[in-house]
Amino acid sequence: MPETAPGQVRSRELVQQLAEDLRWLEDHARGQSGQDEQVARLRLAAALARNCIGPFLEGAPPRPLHVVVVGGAGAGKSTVANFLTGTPVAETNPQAGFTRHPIAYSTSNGMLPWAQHLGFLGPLERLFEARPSSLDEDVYQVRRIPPPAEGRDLLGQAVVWDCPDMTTWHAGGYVLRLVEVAALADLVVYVASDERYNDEVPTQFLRLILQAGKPVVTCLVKMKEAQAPALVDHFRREVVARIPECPRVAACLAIPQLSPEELADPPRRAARYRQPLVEQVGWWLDRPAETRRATVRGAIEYLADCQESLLAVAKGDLTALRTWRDLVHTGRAEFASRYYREYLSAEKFPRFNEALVRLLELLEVPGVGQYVSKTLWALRYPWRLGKSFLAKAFGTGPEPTIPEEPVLKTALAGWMDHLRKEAARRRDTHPLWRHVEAGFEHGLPENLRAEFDRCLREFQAGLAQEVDTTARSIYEDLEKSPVTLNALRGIKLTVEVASIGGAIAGGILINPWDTLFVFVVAPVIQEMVELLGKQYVDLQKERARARQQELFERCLAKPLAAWLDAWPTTGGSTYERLQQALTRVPQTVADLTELTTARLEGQGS
Ligand SMILES: Nc1nc2c(ncn2[C@@H]2O[C@H](COP(=O)(O)OP(=O)(O)OP(=O)(O)O)[C@@H](O)[C@H]2O)c(=O)[nH]1
Ligand SMILES: [Mg+2]
Repeated sequence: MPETAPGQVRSRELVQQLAEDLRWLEDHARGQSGQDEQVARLRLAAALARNCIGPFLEGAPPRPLHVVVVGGAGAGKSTVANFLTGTPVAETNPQAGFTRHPIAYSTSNGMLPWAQHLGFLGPLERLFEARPSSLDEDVYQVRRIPPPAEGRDLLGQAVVWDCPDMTTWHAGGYVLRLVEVAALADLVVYVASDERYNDEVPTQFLRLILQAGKPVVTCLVKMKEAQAPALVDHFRREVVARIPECPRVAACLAIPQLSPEELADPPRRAARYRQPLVEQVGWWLDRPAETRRATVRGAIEYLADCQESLLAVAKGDLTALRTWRDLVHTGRAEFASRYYREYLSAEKFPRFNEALVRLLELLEVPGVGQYVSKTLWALRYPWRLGKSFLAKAFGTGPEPTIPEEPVLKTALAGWMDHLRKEAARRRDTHPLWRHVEAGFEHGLPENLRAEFDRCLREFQAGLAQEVDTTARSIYEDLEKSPVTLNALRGIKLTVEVASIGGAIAGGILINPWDTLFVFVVAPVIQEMVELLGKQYVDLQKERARARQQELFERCLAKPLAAWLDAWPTTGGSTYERLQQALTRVPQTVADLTELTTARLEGQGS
C-alpha cells in the first residue's frame, strides 16, 4: 500500500528529529568520562530510527534483508561471513581487530535502493572504490560478488555484512560503526571463538542487540570437532540462558577448527558446517515480510521501553540543575524574609494616616450642624493644645519611613552572592557550576538587574495603586453611603450634645463649676472617636501589609526566581539543548510508535 506524501514527510521529520536529539545526547555523553557504553546505546537508538524504522515507514520493501555478522576481535566473523556468502572474499587475518569498517556483500545488480534512504548508516560514508577492510575510517563499502559455486545462495534474498569487532565499548573507536550496522540488521549472526565465548563486552553487546529486538543465530568457532557439542551446550547454558532476552536466540551452531583448504571453499569443502548455518539463516530469509516486521516492531519497542536508560546520560545534569533550582529557591525565601524584616514590618503607611484624618473630618457635621461642630471644636481647643505639647515633648510624632528600593537592592545582591558562592563551592562536581560561574562573570548579574528593574517598576505601580485604593476605601465607603455616614454623625453629635448639655444643666442646677466639664467631655468623646477610627485604620494597614507582601511575591520574588531558575537552560546553552532533547525524545518516540504500529497493523491484516 503506497504511503501518502504527507505521511512520509511526517515520518521523515520525526525520524530526523529523533536521530538528531539522540545524536546530541550521544555527543553530550561522549564529553563525560565512563560513558562509552551509554554512547553506544544512544548510537544504537538513533541508528534504529534511521536505518530500521525510517525506511519501513517510507515503504522500503522487505527484500533484501540484512544479515549482520558480529563478535569479538579475531573471533572469526570474516570467516563466518565467507560461509554465508559462499565465497571467501572477506579478508581474514590472524591479527585481531583487522576488519575496521562494515562491508556489505551483495550479488544484486544495478541500484542499491536500500542504501538510498536519507540518513542511512548515519555518519558512515559509502566508499565507491575497492579498499581493504582494514581501512580505519567512518565508511562502509558494498562489494558485489558472484553466487557460490555450490549450495544455497543467500545473497539472492539478503545482504551479508561483515563488521568490525566490539571488544571494548571505547566510543572513540570503530565500535560505533558496528553499532550503526547492527541497527540495520534483520538478523544477527553472533560469532564467538572457543576460547573467548564468555567475554564480558561481547556478551553485553549480544544482550543489547537482543534487547533491540533482533533475532540472533549464534555460532561458536575454532574448537576441536569432538568438543563442539559440549562447548555449544556450555555456551548455551552459561552465556545465552543468563540473558533475560535469550528467547530471541534462534540457534546455537558450531563450526569447528577447519583446514585452510576448507576455509577457502566453504560451499564445497565445508558444506557440512555451512549447511546448518545457511538453513538457519534461510528460515528467516524465506519469510521476508514477517522478518522485517518483527525487527521493526522490536526496534520501536526498544525505543519506547529503554527511554529511561537512554536519557540516563542526563542524570548528572538533571541532578545539578535540580540543585541549582533548590539554591535559587532558598535564596528566594531569604530575599522575601529580608524584605519583610528590613522594610515591610517597619513600614508606617503614611497614606493611611491621611485617610484617618479624612475619616474623622467626615464625621464632623456639615450645614447647620457645623455651628455645633465648630463650638465643639473650640471646646476641644485646650485639650488639643495640651496633646500637641505632650507629643512634642515626648517625641510621639510619625516615624520616618525607610526607603524601600535600597532594601530590595541589597536583598537582591545577597541572593546573587549566595548563588555565586555556592557555584564556586561546587565548581569541580559538575560542569553546570562552571557554566554558572562564567555567567556571573559575563552577563548574568547585569541581566538579572535589568529583570529586577522591570519587575520593580511593575511592583511599584501595583503598590501605589494598591495602597491608594485601600487607603481611599477607608473614607470612600462612608462617602458612598450617606445613610451610614449621617447615622454615625448623628450618633456622635447626639452623644456630644447630650453630654455637654448635661454638663451645662449640671452647672445651672447643681454647681456652676460643673459647667467646666464641657472642656473635658468634648475632647474625651473626640478621643474615643479617634481611637475607634485609628483601630479601624490599623486593621486596614495590617491587611495592606499582607497584600504588599503578596504583591512582592507575585511581582518580584516569583518572576526573579523563575528567571534564575531557567537561566542555565536558556541563551543557547548546552543545558537548553539538553532540556529540549529530554522533552522532545519521549514525544517523538510516542509519535513514531503510533505511526509504526499503524503501518505494522495495516500490513499485518
Ligand atoms: N585454521 C583455522 N583458522 C581459522 C578458523 N576460523 C578462523 N580462523 C582464523 O582466525 C583468524 C581470525 O579470523 P577472522 O575471520 O579474520 O576473524 P574476525 O572476527 O573477522 O577478526 P577481526 O576482523 O580481526 O576482528 C584468521 O586468521 C582466520 O583464518 C578455522 O576454522 N580454522
Ligand atoms: Mg574480520
